[in-house]
Amino acid sequence: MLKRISALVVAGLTAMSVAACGSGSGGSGGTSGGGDSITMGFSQVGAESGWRTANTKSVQDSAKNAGVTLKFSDAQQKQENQIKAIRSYIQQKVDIIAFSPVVESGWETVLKEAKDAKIPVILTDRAVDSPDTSLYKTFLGSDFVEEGKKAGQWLVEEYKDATDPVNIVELQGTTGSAPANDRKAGFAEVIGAESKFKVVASQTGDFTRAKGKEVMEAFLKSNPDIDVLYAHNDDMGLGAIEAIEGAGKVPGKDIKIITVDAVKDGMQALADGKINFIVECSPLLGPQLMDLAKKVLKGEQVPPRVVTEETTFTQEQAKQVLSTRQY
Ligand code: GYE
Repeated sequence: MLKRISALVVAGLTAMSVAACGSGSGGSGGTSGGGDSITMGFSQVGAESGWRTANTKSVQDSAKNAGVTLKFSDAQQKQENQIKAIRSYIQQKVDIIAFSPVVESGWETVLKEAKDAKIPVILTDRAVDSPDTSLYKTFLGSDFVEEGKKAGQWLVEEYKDATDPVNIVELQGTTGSAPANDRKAGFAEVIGAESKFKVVASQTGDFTRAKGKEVMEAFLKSNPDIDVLYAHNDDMGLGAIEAIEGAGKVPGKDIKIITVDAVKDGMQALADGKINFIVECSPLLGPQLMDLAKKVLKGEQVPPRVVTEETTFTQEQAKQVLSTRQY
């Protein structure tokens, strides 16, 4: 399966790079960006969310624009598939490997293999927990702890006058992933300062709509008195909205909802009043990734950490930006 997908992508890109070579050897010259002969192997997490779809498109489009030949594979949220893909990129002797690690731990062996083969690695979107930072050149992506904090800060402000307990349920992202770990930690740190905030249930919804719905249904059955849902991404929040409506409650009113990402469907639900607050997480990492790859391959110094800039959205702000939202 994996092989078939990469074969298809490789076939497409080979055609493209042949065309690019053709025009280059025509002798027009003068525009060498240094990128035309770079081959990048990219191992994507999967296609679990709207965020991921936008991220994949950003990486593929930017590779095309930067003249980088991309070998792309989708790991279907499985670490073993990512390890296989990385090993196959090493065998194929790509110039550079980029990947978004599905979970944080367990990467040392394969990253060491890449290092021994002298193939530089760039982490995009998600981090690994290895203390050996020589295993990758840089990590490009969001600050997920900060995102969790922003979600908590909104809640603290929203309930600043409340004296009764505030019952919160949490839909976590993929177990063991950096965004799930960090969004949970940042949120807990901020709300932990006030004892009225109680997380009465917290479980993974795997970043998908279907699982978000299923887990929210279970939460609603076992907790009659939920005030707030904190979902680690829009998709799980959107699934949960279906569960809440199915239980005869009004999302955004009976249960306040905070999510992370700010993809179009999430922003629409925010504008409609079904979600109350969204913390933005930008998936548009492609252009910076291609830039960093070129620099690394030219031997230039790159910062060890490149943090994506992002904001937050209230209902009013969502209404204003919705029509121009790119993803
Ligand atoms: O928030 C979620 C996706 O790693 C930042 O993964 C990414 C997260 C994103 O599935 O929607």
